Amino acid sequence: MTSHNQELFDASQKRIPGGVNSPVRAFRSVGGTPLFFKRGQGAYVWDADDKRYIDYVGSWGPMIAGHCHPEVVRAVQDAAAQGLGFGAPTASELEMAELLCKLLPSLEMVRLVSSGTEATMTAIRLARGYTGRSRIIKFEGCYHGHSDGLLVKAGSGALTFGQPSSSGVPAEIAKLTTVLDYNDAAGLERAFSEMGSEIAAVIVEPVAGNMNLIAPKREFLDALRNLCTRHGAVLILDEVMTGFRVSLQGAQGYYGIKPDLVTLGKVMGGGLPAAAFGGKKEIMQCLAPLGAVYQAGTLSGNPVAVAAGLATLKLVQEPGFYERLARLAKQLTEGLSMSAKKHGVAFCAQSVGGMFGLYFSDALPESYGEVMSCDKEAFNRFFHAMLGQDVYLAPSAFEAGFVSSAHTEADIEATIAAADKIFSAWK
Ligand code: KE4
Repeated sequence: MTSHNQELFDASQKRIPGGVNSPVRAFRSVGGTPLFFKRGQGAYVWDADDKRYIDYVGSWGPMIAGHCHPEVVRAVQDAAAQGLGFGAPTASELEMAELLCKLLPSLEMVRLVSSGTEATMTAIRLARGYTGRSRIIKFEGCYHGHSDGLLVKAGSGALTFGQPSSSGVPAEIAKLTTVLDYNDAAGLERAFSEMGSEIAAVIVEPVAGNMNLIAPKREFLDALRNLCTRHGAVLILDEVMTGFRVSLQGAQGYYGIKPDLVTLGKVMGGGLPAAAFGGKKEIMQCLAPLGAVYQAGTLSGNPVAVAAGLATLKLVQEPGFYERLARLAKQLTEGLSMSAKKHGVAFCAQSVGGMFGLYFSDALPESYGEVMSCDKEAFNRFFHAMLGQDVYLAPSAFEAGFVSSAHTEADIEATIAAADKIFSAWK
């Protein structure tokens, strides 16, 4: 009998490019037919065939409190009953702005937008307007959304397709983007010594989560901060994924690095389209209508999306939230690693806060090159075998995974048991 997923996918491909509204969902990297989800509850999702999975994608990070948390759903219902949008300021946007500035010490001012792409695109424009410079630095394998200048050797879906640079990006724009190696402090030092006075901004994922998970080296973080300060470049921490994911103060609090601008998304929208960028007042005041750097958005600060975000950010502030989240992620990565070791499978894993990386390799990768040398085919086999055991991992070897506060120790143990069954028969 044909799966409903297959029927939906066949029909979707007639009307939607690749049958999906975002490339990484297409399973092109892992092969097979993408799952069409119809329902989520807590740590679980159900596909079109009513099959239940333990979910380790969580909408790519936002569902940190689990799917359909009653307090989030109620907040959305209550906000929607008052109005779906006004295109005018609302008190809830002020509440969100004040909360973000309270939780993240680097935030003196903030603007809400509707996606991480908007946040990073605008942060770059703002840095260029503030410094009067044009060049930006990013790192190979890092993904900051799909604005032209950032789709150069990008990660996530772009990396999945082996086309790290997108077509359609004019060479004139791409040439303003210098791409360096993540965790390479010496390379960053050389770039600044050669062109420090031209650099408007350095944008970086403080924990790389779009080329699988790569943890930052201390000397890399220190070089980022010190060199940007010394040369007058704006340090942009792209915390769309790590914000409220690795700690309540994001990666900036977890590692103690203070950015000039930070971009946020995912968790702060609780699953709905809310994102933000913010930082130093003197930079943010360059933004229209105060300053000459233009940015706008019909749905920016949408009250229903903000309600979902506020309810989610209320939940993550509960005492012990991040300690338990990190414990679950660590229980998962350690359990999987022990099982693989027992069965002689070349596999390792690591977690940072509530996000994790799985690698078919003997050693934890510390760079883009080392990630690319992991066994992608082995990951793809593992992905499908785990799907057969009712566990939904990210459908790409180049993505991080996520746990939620709705996952239980029993869910983690069941996931480890599923992997153990697979590893015991691993060829
Ligand atoms: P969005 O425009 O997709 O909301 O955010 C872009 C973005 C910016 N910065 C970072 C660090 C991000 O991880 C992202 C988006 N992440 C991917 C998953 N790795 C979104 C999933 C997708 O593209 O479908």
